[in-house]
Amino acid sequence: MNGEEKQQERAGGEGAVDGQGKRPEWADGESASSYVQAKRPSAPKRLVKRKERSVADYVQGVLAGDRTLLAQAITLVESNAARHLELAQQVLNELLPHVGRSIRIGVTGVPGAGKSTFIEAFGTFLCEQGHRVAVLAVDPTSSLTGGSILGDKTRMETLARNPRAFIRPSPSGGALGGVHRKTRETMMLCEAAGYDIILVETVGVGQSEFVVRGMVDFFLLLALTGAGDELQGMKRGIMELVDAIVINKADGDNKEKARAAQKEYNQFLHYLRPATPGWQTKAYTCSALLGEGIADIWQVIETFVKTTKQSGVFDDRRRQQQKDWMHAMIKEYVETRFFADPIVKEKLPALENSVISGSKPVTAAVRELIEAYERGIGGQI
Ligand SMILES: Nc1nc2c(ncn2[C@@H]2O[C@H](COP(=O)(O)OP(=O)(O)OP(=O)(O)O)[C@@H](O)[C@H]2O)c(=O)[nH]1
Ligand SMILES: [Mg+2]
Repeated sequence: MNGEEKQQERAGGEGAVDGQGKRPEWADGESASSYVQAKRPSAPKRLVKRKERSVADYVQGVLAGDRTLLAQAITLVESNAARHLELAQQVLNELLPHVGRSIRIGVTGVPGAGKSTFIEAFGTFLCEQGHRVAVLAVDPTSSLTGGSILGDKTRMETLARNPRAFIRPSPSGGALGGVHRKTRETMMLCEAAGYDIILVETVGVGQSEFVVRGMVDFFLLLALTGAGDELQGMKRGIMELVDAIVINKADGDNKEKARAAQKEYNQFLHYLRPATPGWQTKAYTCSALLGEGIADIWQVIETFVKTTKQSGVFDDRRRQQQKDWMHAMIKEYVETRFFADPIVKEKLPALENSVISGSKPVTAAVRELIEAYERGIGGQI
Protein backbone atom coordinates (compact mmCIF):
# COMPACT_ATOMS: atom_id res chain seq x y z
CA MET A 1 0.00 0.00 0.00
CA ASN A 2 1.42 3.37 -0.93
CA GLY A 3 1.28 6.66 0.95
CA GLU A 4 -1.77 8.02 -0.75
CA GLU A 5 -3.80 4.93 -0.15
CA LYS A 6 -2.77 4.91 3.47
CA GLN A 7 -3.92 8.45 3.82
CA GLN A 8 -7.22 7.61 2.24
CA GLU A 9 -7.54 4.62 4.48
CA ARG A 10 -6.96 6.74 7.56
CA ALA A 11 -9.53 9.19 6.38
CA GLY A 12 -11.88 6.23 6.63
CA GLY A 13 -14.26 7.91 4.29
CA GLU A 14 -15.02 8.28 0.66
CA GLY A 15 -11.38 8.37 -0.40
CA ALA A 16 -10.66 4.99 1.08
CA VAL A 17 -12.79 3.00 -1.30
CA ASP A 18 -11.28 4.32 -4.48
CA GLY A 19 -7.68 3.42 -3.86
CA GLN A 20 -8.73 -0.21 -3.66
CA GLY A 21 -10.48 -0.07 -7.01
CA LYS A 22 -13.89 -0.74 -5.44
CA ARG A 23 -16.87 1.37 -6.31
CA PRO A 24 -18.69 3.47 -3.79
CA GLU A 25 -22.21 2.10 -3.44
CA TRP A 26 -23.75 5.22 -4.85
CA ALA A 27 -21.52 5.25 -7.93
CA ASP A 28 -23.97 3.09 -9.75
CA GLY A 29 -22.58 3.55 -13.22
CA GLU A 30 -25.15 6.02 -14.43
CA SER A 31 -24.24 8.70 -16.91
CA ALA A 32 -23.48 12.19 -15.68
CA SER A 33 -26.87 13.59 -16.44
CA SER A 34 -28.86 10.94 -14.71
CA TYR A 35 -29.20 13.03 -11.58
CA VAL A 36 -31.86 14.77 -13.49
CA GLN A 37 -34.01 11.71 -13.20
CA ALA A 38 -34.11 12.37 -9.46
CA LYS A 39 -33.09 8.83 -8.74
CA ARG A 40 -31.74 9.14 -5.26
CA PRO A 41 -29.90 6.16 -3.84
CA SER A 42 -30.16 5.71 -0.11
CA ALA A 43 -27.16 6.99 1.84
CA PRO A 44 -24.56 4.30 2.47
CA LYS A 45 -23.76 3.61 6.11
CA ARG A 46 -20.12 4.58 5.78
CA LEU A 47 -21.05 8.14 4.91
CA VAL A 48 -23.65 8.45 7.64
CA LYS A 49 -21.17 7.51 10.34
CA ARG A 50 -18.82 10.34 9.59
CA LYS A 51 -19.88 13.93 9.92
CA GLU A 52 -20.40 15.25 6.41
CA ARG A 53 -18.02 17.96 5.39
CA SER A 54 -19.20 21.43 4.51
CA VAL A 55 -18.37 23.40 1.37
CA ALA A 56 -15.90 25.47 3.43
CA ASP A 57 -14.18 22.30 4.73
CA TYR A 58 -13.56 21.07 1.20
CA VAL A 59 -12.53 24.48 -0.15
CA GLN A 60 -10.09 25.24 2.66
CA GLY A 61 -8.69 21.72 2.61
CA VAL A 62 -8.11 21.69 -1.14
CA LEU A 63 -6.56 25.18 -1.16
CA ALA A 64 -4.24 24.17 1.67
CA GLY A 65 -3.11 21.21 -0.45
CA ASP A 66 -4.43 18.68 2.09
CA ARG A 67 -4.20 15.38 0.21
CA THR A 68 -6.88 13.62 2.25
CA LEU A 69 -9.38 16.39 1.64
CA LEU A 70 -8.40 16.58 -2.02
CA ALA A 71 -9.07 12.84 -2.36
CA GLN A 72 -12.43 13.27 -0.63
CA ALA A 73 -13.35 16.26 -2.79
CA ILE A 74 -12.58 14.16 -5.88
CA THR A 75 -14.78 11.37 -4.57
CA LEU A 76 -17.49 13.99 -4.12
CA VAL A 77 -17.32 15.16 -7.75
CA GLU A 78 -17.23 11.53 -8.88
CA SER A 79 -20.43 10.74 -7.06
CA ASN A 80 -23.59 10.25 -9.07
CA ALA A 81 -25.90 11.08 -6.16
CA ALA A 82 -28.00 14.23 -6.52
CA ARG A 83 -27.09 15.74 -3.12
CA HIS A 84 -23.38 15.21 -3.80
CA LEU A 85 -23.72 16.95 -7.15
CA GLU A 86 -25.11 20.05 -5.49
CA LEU A 87 -22.35 20.16 -2.89
CA ALA A 88 -19.66 19.42 -5.48
CA GLN A 89 -20.81 22.27 -7.69
CA GLN A 90 -20.68 24.70 -4.76
CA VAL A 91 -17.14 23.58 -3.97
CA LEU A 92 -16.05 23.94 -7.59
CA ASN A 93 -17.65 27.35 -7.82
CA GLU A 94 -15.65 28.58 -4.83
CA LEU A 95 -12.46 27.14 -6.26
CA LEU A 96 -12.94 28.58 -9.74
CA PRO A 97 -10.56 31.54 -9.21
CA HIS A 98 -7.80 29.07 -8.36
CA VAL A 99 -8.04 26.74 -11.34
CA GLY A 100 -6.41 26.83 -14.77
CA ARG A 101 -2.84 27.55 -13.74
CA SER A 102 -1.34 24.26 -14.84
CA ILE A 103 -0.02 22.62 -17.93
CA ARG A 104 -2.32 19.77 -18.90
CA ILE A 105 -0.64 16.93 -20.74
CA GLY A 106 -2.38 13.89 -22.23
CA VAL A 107 -0.53 10.62 -22.78
CA THR A 108 -1.96 7.94 -25.03
CA GLY A 109 -0.69 4.76 -26.69
CA VAL A 110 -1.59 1.15 -27.26
CA PRO A 111 -1.57 -1.22 -24.27
CA GLY A 112 2.03 -2.06 -23.45
CA ALA A 113 3.49 1.04 -25.11
CA GLY A 114 4.86 2.02 -21.72
CA LYS A 115 2.48 4.80 -20.66
CA SER A 116 2.63 3.96 -16.96
CA THR A 117 6.40 3.54 -17.06
CA PHE A 118 6.73 6.83 -18.93
CA ILE A 119 4.49 8.71 -16.51
CA GLU A 120 6.48 7.30 -13.62
CA ALA A 121 9.77 8.52 -15.12
CA PHE A 122 8.43 11.80 -16.45
CA GLY A 123 6.46 12.62 -13.31
CA THR A 124 9.44 11.87 -11.08
CA PHE A 125 11.64 14.07 -13.26
CA LEU A 126 9.14 16.94 -13.02
CA CYS A 127 8.93 16.60 -9.24
CA GLU A 128 12.72 16.80 -9.09
CA GLN A 129 12.47 20.03 -11.10
CA GLY A 130 10.26 21.47 -8.37
CA HIS A 131 6.87 20.87 -9.99
CA ARG A 132 3.87 19.28 -8.37
CA VAL A 133 2.34 16.57 -10.53
CA ALA A 134 -1.16 15.09 -10.55
CA VAL A 135 -1.82 11.92 -12.56
CA LEU A 136 -5.36 11.16 -13.71
CA ALA A 137 -6.86 8.69 -16.16
CA VAL A 138 -9.59 8.41 -18.70
CA ASP A 139 -10.28 4.74 -19.00
CA PRO A 140 -12.77 3.67 -21.61
CA THR A 141 -12.52 0.06 -20.53
CA SER A 142 -13.22 0.39 -16.83
CA SER A 143 -16.98 0.43 -17.19
CA LEU A 144 -16.86 -2.80 -19.16
CA THR A 145 -14.25 -4.78 -17.29
CA GLY A 146 -14.42 -3.20 -13.88
CA GLY A 147 -10.68 -2.72 -14.16
CA SER A 148 -8.73 0.48 -14.20
CA ILE A 149 -5.64 1.52 -16.10
CA LEU A 150 -4.30 3.16 -13.01
CA GLY A 151 -5.28 0.22 -10.88
CA ASP A 152 -1.74 -0.91 -11.54
CA LYS A 153 -0.18 1.62 -9.22
CA THR A 154 2.62 -0.84 -8.65
CA ARG A 155 4.11 0.38 -11.93
CA MET A 156 4.22 3.89 -10.52
CA GLU A 157 5.58 3.04 -7.12
CA THR A 158 8.25 5.72 -7.00
CA LEU A 159 5.92 8.45 -8.13
CA ALA A 160 3.12 7.32 -5.82
CA ARG A 161 5.48 7.71 -2.87
CA ASN A 162 6.65 11.16 -3.95
CA PRO A 163 5.08 13.85 -1.72
CA ARG A 164 4.99 16.23 -4.70
CA ALA A 165 2.84 13.84 -6.74
CA PHE A 166 -0.80 12.82 -6.51
CA ILE A 167 -2.10 9.78 -8.38
CA ARG A 168 -5.78 9.15 -8.85
CA PRO A 169 -7.18 5.98 -10.38
CA SER A 170 -9.77 6.42 -13.10
CA PRO A 171 -13.33 7.04 -11.97
CA SER A 172 -15.94 4.36 -12.41
CA GLY A 173 -18.25 6.47 -14.42
CA GLY A 174 -20.38 4.32 -16.67
CA ALA A 175 -20.73 6.19 -19.94
CA LEU A 176 -17.62 7.94 -21.23
CA GLY A 177 -19.48 11.24 -20.94
CA GLY A 178 -19.68 10.76 -17.18
CA VAL A 179 -15.99 9.91 -16.98
CA HIS A 180 -15.32 13.03 -19.02
CA ARG A 181 -17.03 15.35 -16.54
CA LYS A 182 -15.42 13.65 -13.57
CA THR A 183 -11.93 13.89 -15.00
CA ARG A 184 -12.40 17.57 -15.92
CA GLU A 185 -13.63 18.42 -12.47
CA THR A 186 -10.91 16.35 -10.80
CA MET A 187 -8.41 18.31 -12.85
CA MET A 188 -9.88 21.56 -11.49
CA LEU A 189 -9.58 20.30 -7.91
CA CYS A 190 -5.95 19.27 -8.43
CA GLU A 191 -5.12 22.68 -9.88
CA ALA A 192 -6.72 24.44 -6.94
CA ALA A 193 -4.64 22.20 -4.65
CA GLY A 194 -1.48 23.55 -6.29
CA TYR A 195 -0.56 20.85 -8.80
CA ASP A 196 0.96 22.69 -11.74
CA ILE A 197 1.35 19.74 -14.09
CA ILE A 198 -1.58 17.44 -14.80
CA LEU A 199 -0.87 14.18 -16.63
CA VAL A 200 -3.87 12.36 -18.10
CA GLU A 201 -3.28 8.78 -19.21
CA THR A 202 -5.56 6.98 -21.61
CA VAL A 203 -5.43 3.75 -23.59
CA GLY A 204 -5.61 4.57 -27.26
CA VAL A 205 -8.85 2.84 -28.09
CA GLY A 206 -12.23 4.11 -29.20
CA GLN A 207 -13.34 7.60 -28.33
CA SER A 208 -11.10 8.23 -25.36
CA GLU A 209 -8.43 9.93 -27.47
CA PHE A 210 -10.87 12.59 -28.58
CA VAL A 211 -12.10 13.05 -25.04
CA VAL A 212 -8.57 13.55 -23.74
CA ARG A 213 -7.57 15.83 -26.64
CA GLY A 214 -10.54 17.95 -25.60
CA MET A 215 -9.21 18.49 -22.09
CA VAL A 216 -5.44 18.92 -22.44
CA ASP A 217 -3.02 21.54 -23.77
CA PHE A 218 -0.43 19.11 -25.06
CA PHE A 219 -1.21 15.62 -26.32
CA LEU A 220 1.50 13.00 -26.60
CA LEU A 221 1.39 9.64 -28.34
CA LEU A 222 3.70 6.94 -27.05
CA ALA A 223 4.54 4.64 -29.94
CA LEU A 224 6.68 1.60 -30.46
CA THR A 225 9.03 0.59 -33.24
CA GLY A 226 7.54 -1.04 -36.27
CA ALA A 227 6.14 2.31 -37.30
CA GLY A 228 5.60 1.00 -40.84
CA ASP A 229 2.73 -1.23 -39.72
CA GLU A 230 1.08 1.50 -37.74
CA LEU A 231 1.46 4.08 -40.48
CA GLN A 232 -0.46 1.80 -42.83
CA GLY A 233 -3.34 1.35 -40.46
CA MET A 234 -5.83 3.55 -38.72
CA LYS A 235 -3.22 5.20 -36.54
CA ARG A 236 -3.25 8.09 -38.93
CA GLY A 237 -6.31 9.50 -37.17
CA ILE A 238 -4.54 9.69 -33.85
CA MET A 239 -1.44 11.20 -35.45
CA GLU A 240 -3.52 14.18 -36.49
CA LEU A 241 -4.58 14.70 -32.87
CA VAL A 242 -1.20 14.76 -31.16
CA ASP A 243 1.53 17.35 -30.58
CA ALA A 244 4.36 14.84 -30.27
CA ILE A 245 5.02 11.20 -31.03
CA VAL A 246 7.48 9.60 -28.66
CA ILE A 247 8.90 6.25 -29.66
CA ASN A 248 9.48 4.49 -26.40
CA LYS A 249 11.75 1.59 -25.51
CA ALA A 250 14.67 3.13 -27.39
CA ASP A 251 17.16 1.04 -25.47
CA GLY A 252 19.43 -1.96 -25.99
CA ASP A 253 18.96 -3.70 -29.32
CA ASN A 254 15.90 -1.61 -30.01
CA LYS A 255 17.76 1.71 -30.11
CA GLU A 256 18.55 1.63 -33.83
CA LYS A 257 15.06 0.51 -34.76
CA ALA A 258 13.63 3.36 -32.70
CA ARG A 259 15.73 5.87 -34.61
CA ALA A 260 14.55 4.39 -37.91
CA ALA A 261 10.94 4.61 -36.73
CA GLN A 262 11.46 8.21 -35.69
CA LYS A 263 12.63 9.03 -39.21
CA GLU A 264 9.66 7.28 -40.77
CA TYR A 265 7.19 9.04 -38.51
CA ASN A 266 8.76 12.40 -39.20
CA GLN A 267 8.47 11.89 -42.95
CA PHE A 268 4.84 10.97 -42.58
CA LEU A 269 4.03 13.79 -40.15
CA HIS A 270 5.35 16.25 -42.64
CA TYR A 271 2.28 15.65 -44.80
CA LEU A 272 -0.30 15.82 -42.05
CA ARG A 273 -2.16 18.82 -40.77
CA PRO A 274 -0.71 19.68 -37.36
CA ALA A 275 -2.99 19.21 -34.35
CA THR A 276 -2.08 22.67 -33.05
CA PRO A 277 -1.87 25.67 -35.37
CA GLY A 278 1.69 27.00 -35.56
CA TRP A 279 3.25 23.86 -34.11
CA GLN A 280 4.91 21.12 -36.14
CA THR A 281 4.29 17.72 -34.56
CA LYS A 282 7.51 15.72 -34.57
CA ALA A 283 8.70 12.29 -33.50
CA TYR A 284 11.17 11.76 -30.67
CA THR A 285 12.66 8.72 -28.94
CA CYS A 286 13.02 7.84 -25.29
CA SER A 287 13.53 5.00 -22.89
CA ALA A 288 11.05 5.34 -20.07
CA LEU A 289 12.71 2.39 -18.38
CA LEU A 290 16.18 3.99 -18.30
CA GLY A 291 14.91 7.56 -18.03
CA GLU A 292 16.68 8.54 -21.26
CA GLY A 293 15.20 11.31 -23.39
CA ILE A 294 12.74 12.32 -20.67
CA ALA A 295 14.30 15.75 -20.06
CA ASP A 296 14.26 16.44 -23.81
CA ILE A 297 10.53 15.78 -23.98
CA TRP A 298 9.94 18.26 -21.20
CA GLN A 299 11.93 20.79 -23.18
CA VAL A 300 9.71 20.20 -26.21
CA ILE A 301 6.62 20.77 -24.07
CA GLU A 302 8.07 23.95 -22.55
CA THR A 303 8.78 25.28 -26.05
CA PHE A 304 5.25 24.36 -27.10
CA VAL A 305 3.72 26.23 -24.17
CA LYS A 306 5.86 29.28 -24.80
CA THR A 307 5.10 29.33 -28.53
CA THR A 308 1.37 28.81 -28.21
CA LYS A 309 1.00 31.28 -25.35
CA GLN A 310 2.72 33.91 -27.45
CA SER A 311 0.52 33.23 -30.47
CA GLY A 312 -2.67 33.07 -28.41
CA VAL A 313 -3.39 29.50 -29.53
CA PHE A 314 -2.98 28.19 -25.98
CA ASP A 315 -5.74 30.37 -24.51
CA ASP A 316 -7.96 30.04 -27.58
CA ARG A 317 -7.89 26.28 -27.22
CA ARG A 318 -8.75 26.45 -23.52
CA ARG A 319 -11.74 28.70 -24.25
CA GLN A 320 -12.90 26.42 -27.05
CA GLN A 321 -12.53 23.39 -24.76
CA GLN A 322 -14.80 25.00 -22.16
CA LYS A 323 -17.40 25.69 -24.80
CA ASP A 324 -17.19 22.19 -26.28
CA TRP A 325 -17.51 20.67 -22.83
CA MET A 326 -20.61 22.71 -22.16
CA HIS A 327 -22.20 21.65 -25.43
CA ALA A 328 -21.32 18.01 -24.83
CA MET A 329 -23.02 18.13 -21.44
CA ILE A 330 -26.12 19.79 -22.86
CA LYS A 331 -26.37 17.09 -25.52
CA GLU A 332 -25.98 14.36 -22.97
CA TYR A 333 -28.62 15.93 -20.74
CA VAL A 334 -31.15 16.41 -23.54
CA GLU A 335 -30.59 12.90 -24.87
CA THR A 336 -31.07 11.32 -21.45
CA ARG A 337 -34.25 13.33 -20.88
CA PHE A 338 -35.61 12.42 -24.27
CA PHE A 339 -35.13 8.66 -24.02
CA ALA A 340 -36.40 8.56 -20.44
CA ASP A 341 -39.61 10.33 -21.39
CA PRO A 342 -42.71 8.07 -20.96
CA ILE A 343 -44.23 9.11 -24.29
CA VAL A 344 -41.00 8.41 -26.15
CA LYS A 345 -40.65 5.07 -24.38
CA GLU A 346 -44.19 4.13 -25.33
CA LYS A 347 -44.06 5.17 -28.98
CA LEU A 348 -40.48 4.25 -29.89
CA PRO A 349 -40.81 0.43 -30.32
CA ALA A 350 -43.71 0.67 -32.80
CA LEU A 351 -41.99 3.41 -34.77
CA GLU A 352 -38.78 1.38 -34.87
CA ASN A 353 -40.72 -1.55 -36.27
CA SER A 354 -42.36 0.51 -38.96
CA VAL A 355 -38.95 1.82 -40.01
CA ILE A 356 -37.45 -1.68 -40.03
CA SER A 357 -40.34 -3.11 -42.06
CA GLY A 358 -40.14 -0.24 -44.50
CA SER A 359 -43.67 1.05 -43.93
CA LYS A 360 -42.48 4.46 -42.76
CA PRO A 361 -39.53 6.60 -43.84
CA VAL A 362 -36.98 7.24 -41.06
CA THR A 363 -37.38 11.02 -41.22
CA ALA A 364 -41.16 10.79 -40.85
CA ALA A 365 -40.83 8.42 -37.87
CA VAL A 366 -38.33 10.71 -36.15
CA ARG A 367 -40.55 13.75 -36.68
CA GLU A 368 -43.56 11.92 -35.33
CA LEU A 369 -41.65 10.91 -32.22
CA ILE A 370 -40.21 14.36 -31.58
CA GLU A 371 -43.55 16.04 -32.11
CA ALA A 372 -45.19 13.67 -29.65
CA TYR A 373 -42.44 14.41 -27.15
CA GLU A 374 -42.77 18.16 -27.57
CA ARG A 375 -46.55 18.01 -27.20
CA GLY A 376 -45.99 16.00 -24.03
CA ILE A 377 -43.66 18.63 -22.61
CA GLY A 378 -46.12 21.34 -23.58
CA GLY A 379 -48.81 19.49 -21.64
CA GLN A 380 -46.65 19.41 -18.52
CA ILE A 381 -45.94 23.11 -18.39
N1 LIG B 1 12.86 -2.02 -22.63
C1 LIG B 1 11.93 -1.17 -22.23
N2 LIG B 1 10.78 -1.64 -21.69
C2 LIG B 1 9.85 -0.76 -21.31
C3 LIG B 1 10.03 0.64 -21.44
N3 LIG B 1 8.91 1.25 -20.98
C4 LIG B 1 8.07 0.28 -20.58
N4 LIG B 1 8.64 -0.94 -20.77
C5 LIG B 1 8.03 -2.24 -20.43
O1 LIG B 1 6.86 -2.44 -21.22
C6 LIG B 1 5.86 -3.11 -20.46
C7 LIG B 1 4.56 -2.29 -20.49
O2 LIG B 1 4.78 -1.05 -19.83
P1 LIG B 1 3.59 -0.22 -19.16
O3 LIG B 1 4.19 1.03 -18.66
O4 LIG B 1 2.85 -1.05 -18.22
O5 LIG B 1 2.70 0.05 -20.44
P2 LIG B 1 1.26 0.76 -20.55
O6 LIG B 1 1.27 1.48 -21.83
O7 LIG B 1 0.99 1.54 -19.31
O8 LIG B 1 0.33 -0.48 -20.63
P3 LIG B 1 -1.23 -0.58 -20.27
O9 LIG B 1 -1.42 0.08 -18.93
O10 LIG B 1 -1.49 -2.04 -20.26
O11 LIG B 1 -1.97 0.12 -21.37
C8 LIG B 1 6.41 -3.28 -19.07
O12 LIG B 1 6.91 -4.57 -18.94
C9 LIG B 1 7.53 -2.28 -19.00
O13 LIG B 1 8.56 -2.64 -18.12
C10 LIG B 1 11.27 1.11 -21.98
O14 LIG B 1 11.54 2.29 -22.15
N5 LIG B 1 12.17 0.15 -22.36
MG1 LIG C 1 -0.63 1.57 -17.89
